[in-house]
Amino acid sequence: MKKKIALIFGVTGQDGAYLSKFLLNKNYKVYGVKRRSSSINTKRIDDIYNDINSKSEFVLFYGDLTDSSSILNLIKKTRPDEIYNLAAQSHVQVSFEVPEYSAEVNSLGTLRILEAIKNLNFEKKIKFYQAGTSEMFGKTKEKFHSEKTPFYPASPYGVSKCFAHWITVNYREAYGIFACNGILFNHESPIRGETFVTKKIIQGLIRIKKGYQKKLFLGNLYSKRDWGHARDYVEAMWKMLQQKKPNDYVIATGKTFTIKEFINRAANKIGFKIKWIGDGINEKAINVEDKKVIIACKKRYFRPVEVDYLKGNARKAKKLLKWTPKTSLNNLIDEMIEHELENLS
Ligand code: NAP
Ligand code: G4F
Repeated sequence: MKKKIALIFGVTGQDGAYLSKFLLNKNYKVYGVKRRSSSINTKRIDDIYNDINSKSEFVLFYGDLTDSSSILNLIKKTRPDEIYNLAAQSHVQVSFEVPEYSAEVNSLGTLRILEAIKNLNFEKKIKFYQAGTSEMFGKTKEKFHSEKTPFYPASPYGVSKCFAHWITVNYREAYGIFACNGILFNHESPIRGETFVTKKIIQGLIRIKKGYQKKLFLGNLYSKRDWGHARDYVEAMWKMLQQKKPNDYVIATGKTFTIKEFINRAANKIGFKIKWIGDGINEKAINVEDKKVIIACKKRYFRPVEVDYLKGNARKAKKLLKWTPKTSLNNLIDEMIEHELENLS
């Protein structure tokens, strides 16, 4: 049987790395698109990129979502069965600082891929996955977000992803492209970017424990997030493209925790006994053992508008995709701690 071919935009990111490995295990030929950078950006995929056995099945090309010609040429050259658009300026806080660039990549980048599929007459050949986000729900009043919950984005990132969502729906309806939106809630892993809160907390606490760092500075401790494991979530992306009909799906665990609850669990596992004192920007965590402040808040980590609460209802994915999350928050934290300790040693 002919091998399936996948083309992944955003292959060097957290999800790109997990998805590449998942698809190689499913016997796909995987082409990945990486952007030019002045320092090496392939560390998450070096194990498969350098692996002599899988080398011919995993090939990287240069490209950029801001560059239509590279997108069109790569799709023409690789003739994929499936395209996964995971590329994005994916940091919510940073999107307030670079709003135009975030829209350029996240919104117009998605449109560029869809236009390339259409202009190459690949509407019936290529299945397309768009990496949507729970940030699109933003400040909505509903407390259990499903595919039917209205979007109310609260950052340039969230707004840019709403454009990408609707243009994907539009190209599906207008041109019959098999295009799916995954509306994924936060998903983390040992290879999560270092400026996202879970990784920052675990890395910071371990460095403090080992004496490499004195304090960890954070922002809002009271927003709630529905955290899953990236490994489980990339399987859902693939499942969406294996269905008879294209559709949009919420992918989530259905459980939500504050940042503070995440810190308490992680600190406990790392061997800290902490005590919280103060309020608002002055709230701090003290290491009970030596009475030193190890966590404090800093204004710069608070956002101009916050998404206070996210909790996803993945009932549709469970029913149609037969997908359920496999990793609990405790297991996710354990895995992240273990990886961090290995890295440090
Ligand atoms: P990530 O680690 O930040 O990876 C983003 C990827 O996009 C990286 O490979 C990055 O390249 C690439 N990229 C950025 N700008 C680009 C451009 N102009 N052209 C081409 N590639 C570009 O994000 P992630 O956590 O894996 O998330 C994957 C996707 O899912 C993103 O679209 C994100 O917005 C979305 N999402 C993530 C979550 C989550 O909780 N992780 C939840 C919902 C949706 P470099 O490596 O060179 O930076
Ligand atoms: O880890 P975060 O930066 O993730 P956020 O903003 O929820 O976005 C992530 O998940 C989205 C899915 O909902 C993705 F679409 C997006 O690409 C990204 O992967 O922040 C989580 C929460 C926020 O409420 C933030 O205000 O943690 C709070 N927080 C508190 N202190 C902090 C910090 N976040 C960061 N990054 N750094 C802090 O020091």
